[in-house]
Amino acid sequence: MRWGLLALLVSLTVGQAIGSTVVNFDDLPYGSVPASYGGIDWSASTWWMEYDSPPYFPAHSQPYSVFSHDSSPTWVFETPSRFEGVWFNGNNDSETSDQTINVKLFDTDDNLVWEATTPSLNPPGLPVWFGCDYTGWVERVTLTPVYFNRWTMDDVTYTAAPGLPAVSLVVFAPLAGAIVRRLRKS
Ligand SMILES: [Ca+2]
Repeated sequence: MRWGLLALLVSLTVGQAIGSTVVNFDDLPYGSVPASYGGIDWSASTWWMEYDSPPYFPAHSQPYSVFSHDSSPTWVFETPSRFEGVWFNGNNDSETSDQTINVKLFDTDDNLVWEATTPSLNPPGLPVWFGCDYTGWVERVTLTPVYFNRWTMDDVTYTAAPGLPAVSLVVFAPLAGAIVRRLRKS
């Protein structure tokens, strides 16, 4: 029973570090994306938020998606992560009807480990899920659209490498240690 309590504490502590994170941008004030947001370092490129304004660039989660003016914008996970995917959208401009986006993943040593290109994002100008089947840990993601600045993305989804959050160590580690000492004495 007592070991069961300890196991529960450990599972609670570790469990906080497991699970997907979805970065939706919807809780931000309108403007540029902060350098650090959603566990991701966005500072290497210009990232701007976009209002949902159908039929152009509808977001997957309301009200905001983001885009970049850069030709190959990039972001860096603050913790090595498994990149699961992201929602992309083009626009309904006939000049960019063949818009696609090339996605490259780089590991913690900045080696290219995975690359794929989306299908055409137009028409119909609706959000398209781009899933990633690479299961290794990555840090940097670089996007290269055919037409820069004519696309948006939303709901960046990833799983951070397991680790014990600082709050868990502060709160649970002393408690777990005390329980272990009591078990040893009994
Ligand atoms: Ca959103």
